[in-house]
Amino acid sequence: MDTKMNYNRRFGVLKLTPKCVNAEFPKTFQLSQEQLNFFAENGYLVMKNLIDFGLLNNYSSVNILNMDTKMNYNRRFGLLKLTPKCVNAEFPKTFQLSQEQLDFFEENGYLVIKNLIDFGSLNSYRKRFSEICDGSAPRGMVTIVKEPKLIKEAKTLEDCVNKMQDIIDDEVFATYVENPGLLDVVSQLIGDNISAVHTMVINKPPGTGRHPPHQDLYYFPFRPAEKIVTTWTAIDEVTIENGCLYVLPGSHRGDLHRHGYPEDLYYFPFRPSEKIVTTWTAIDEVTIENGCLYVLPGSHRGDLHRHGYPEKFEQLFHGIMDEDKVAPEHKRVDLVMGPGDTVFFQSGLVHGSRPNVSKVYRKIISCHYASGDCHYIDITGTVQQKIADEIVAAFKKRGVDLTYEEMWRHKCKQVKPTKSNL
Ligand SMILES: O=C(O)CCC(=O)C(=O)O
Repeated sequence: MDTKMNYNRRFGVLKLTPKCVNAEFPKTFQLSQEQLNFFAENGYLVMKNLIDFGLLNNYSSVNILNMDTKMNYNRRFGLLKLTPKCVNAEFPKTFQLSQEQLDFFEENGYLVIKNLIDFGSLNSYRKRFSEICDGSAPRGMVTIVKEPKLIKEAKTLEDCVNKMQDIIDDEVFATYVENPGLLDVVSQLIGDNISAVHTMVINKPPGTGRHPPHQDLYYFPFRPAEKIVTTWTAIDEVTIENGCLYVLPGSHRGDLHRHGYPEDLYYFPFRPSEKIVTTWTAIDEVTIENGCLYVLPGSHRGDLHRHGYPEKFEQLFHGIMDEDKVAPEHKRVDLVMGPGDTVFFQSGLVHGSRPNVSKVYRKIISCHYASGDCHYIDITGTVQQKIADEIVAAFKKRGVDLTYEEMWRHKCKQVKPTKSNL
């Protein structure tokens, strides 16, 4: 309770409760001098019951109940609903892609294959993740990445571990990287000479934010792009609510875009600021639990502050800077997937993932594969230099002094080798 009261005091929580009767709603509201003074002093003012219930209900029915709107939404965003089989099927070791699937991959930059990984394996990955978290299995060389904003409230480590990476030497997780069916598909996309260049299990606990749109190629100092492919397999059911992946079909054929920490702020390019005001009306009951607004009274009199990603020093992942132009919402295709379903995508494809607003974990396992025919490139002065510098500096802070290329050479492991330049 103490924490709650401090929270309320610190952020000046606004509790807005709608009246449950239809009142008379006048068309003018004369503000008192006291209200005007309060607004000038604190920068905000709450008016109770300003908008009538009839209007609020209209807004609700447009957004929630109108089936047509919902169907248009599905059509617009091209939702892919993939339902897992609830039986243990036979899992063959080879998957011959049809010409149609190969063409789809070339055209769109991604391809989903249902039920590629068996339930026994998925359970072993889920169990291994939990055991490493609770200390009953050795961590070995696995790197654990926590979600900073979940650490304080987490009841167990699993509630705040977002990711385990460098899993290639773990005896359980490595079975994914070397799964014959998976490698058979990869070899049809990039050829037979295959190296695993980066591996991870992503847990995405409830409360984890979005992964901004990005291109995996941005991280890789080798080419050609079409010889690098990512596999991303659902361990749990993956839904829009728990943070599914989305892709921008065809974007792998575009440029490698400028990335950075996205500035989720909408500056107005006009002034004076005291002549710009926002209105924000509760349609539903607004509570602390469902995400009420908070304000810092008086902060409107301070400077316009620098904005960015609060977790920037922990995350080491960037998003595309020109997000609205490069990855507009209407072009994003959500990949709703069942356990074992696997998406393969080309390294230049723009993709990201939704925030997890559900109450369940969203575990997936993923590997980036590159053909051993790839070659290293010099990224000095290119859009890639920013992340390379940041990662090299982060390693140096932990006592590991390597160039970006050396770092990648350490990570790469041949899994279907004849020879590899990586
Ligand atoms: O699984 C996710 O949430 C997104 C992962 C991703 O896009 C990545 O690591 O490149």
